[in-house]
Order: sequence, then C-alpha cells, then structure tokens
Amino acid sequence: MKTIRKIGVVLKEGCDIEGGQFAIDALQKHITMDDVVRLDEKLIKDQNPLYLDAVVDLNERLKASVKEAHDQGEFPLVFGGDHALAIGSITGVAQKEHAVLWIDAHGDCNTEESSDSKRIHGMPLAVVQGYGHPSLTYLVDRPIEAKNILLVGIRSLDDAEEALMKQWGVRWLTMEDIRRQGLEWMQREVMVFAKQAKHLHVSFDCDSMDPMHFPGVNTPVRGGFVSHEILPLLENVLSLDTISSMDIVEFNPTRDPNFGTMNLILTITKLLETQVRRN
Ligand SMILES: [Mn+2]
Repeated sequence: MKTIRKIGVVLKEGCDIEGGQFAIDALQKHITMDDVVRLDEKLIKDQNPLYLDAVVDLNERLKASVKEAHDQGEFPLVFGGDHALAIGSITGVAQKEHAVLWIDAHGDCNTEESSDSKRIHGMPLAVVQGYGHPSLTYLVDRPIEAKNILLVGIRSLDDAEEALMKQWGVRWLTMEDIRRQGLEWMQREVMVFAKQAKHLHVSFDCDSMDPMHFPGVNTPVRGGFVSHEILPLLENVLSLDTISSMDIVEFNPTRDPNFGTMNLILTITKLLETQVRRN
C-alpha cells in the first residue's frame, strides 16, 4: 500500500487572477496537507513571462518536495493553485518514458513567444516537453515526449498554441470530438493511452468541468464535463498501478458559492485514496 503525500501549493501568480490564492486554505478545512509550498512574494517582478522569478522559485521547491515523496515510494498528490505548478509536479517525478494525461479546457502549450497573456499557467505542458523560457525549461531534467502526452476535454486553444502542438506531435481529444464520438470512445482512447504508459502522471484542471455546475475556477470555458462523465474515467485511470502522481489545479474558492468545485476535488481525492490503497 502506497502512502499519499498531499502537497498544497499557494499560487495565483501563474494566472494573475484574484481568489486562487485562497484555494489551499479552503481545502485545508477538509484535507490535511503534509506540506504547503508558498510563493515568495519578494520575488514578484514585472517580467515576461509574468512573475517569472517567483514562479520558477516556487516550482524549484515544489519539484524538490515531489521528488522526495516519489523517491521514498510515496504518491505525490499536489493541490493548487494555478496550473503553472505542474512544472514542478511533473519535473519532480519524470522518468524515462513518463506519460502525462492532461485533463483541461485549455492546451497549456504556449511559450512566452506564442502567448498573448504572458501568463505561465498557459505554458506548463510546453515547458515539461522542454519548450519555452530557459528559466522554466532549466527545471526539466527529462523532457516528456509528445507521444507520451494526451490532452482531454479541450475546447479553448490559441491559434499559435495549436500550431505548436501540431508541430510537436501532441495529441488531444476536444470536447467536440467527445460529444460527437461518445463517452465510451473517450474512455477507450484514454485507457489505451494510459495502459501503455510505464509511469503515468495525471494533471486534472478543474476548468475541464462545466462552469455551470463547477464555477470555482480561474478561467472558465463553457461546455465542459459533468460529474458522471469524468468520475468513471478517473476511477479507471486511477486504478492503474502505473499511475504515480497527480495534481488537481486551478481551484478558485471565491467563485464557488455552492461548493461544486470544492466537492468535486474532495470526491476525486477520496477516489484516489481508495484506488492507491488497493495498489
Ligand atoms: Mn490548465
């Protein structure tokens, strides 16, 4: 039985939207964190990408915490905080042939050149492949290969970002594909991908969900998943013994009046605890 190490990351500077900094406080009412990583506000400067030094410093410390957990045979479960933290949560565990399942409304494959907003939370999946600002890619010891990446739930890509994803050979399932081909098709595609992985990291962005029911996110996009579409998929994926780490990101409790997003995070955490205990 594996121990889960729960790591909270207090971070909103990757997206620069108010409210996300309270995510860990809100989650700690229900979840005991083993470690909490905070941004060093002294490092905040106007930079491109936005707040680069502060986000790099945070990811360096997060990477060390995740790596320590992983090296001790534990399962790092990282709560955020915006998606910029995936740079640390993935580089801390990445081994040869490491695969990443990225569940998100967005592609998060921008570089500081392609990005209009210059926000690092739109860049982590580029960075872990080794693309982007050198201060960010400096954290990458073992780039994730495009063939070992699958994005699911996509419905908002920037044009330049989409061109990069095509060029790199990253594969993604859009929400449109999923609606057209059906949930069973999605399940099959994801499980074929996940089952061939030697080591699997799951990055779950709460904005993959439909904001009508799950509004507690920084950058909502209409037309996302509902619970019964995503929970069976996660249950299957999390039951694989190759899954070795996960992050749950972009929770903004100030936009979650009925606790829809909060409750979903608690449900996924319980699901993971049950599945990891079984492995
Ligand atoms: Mn994201």
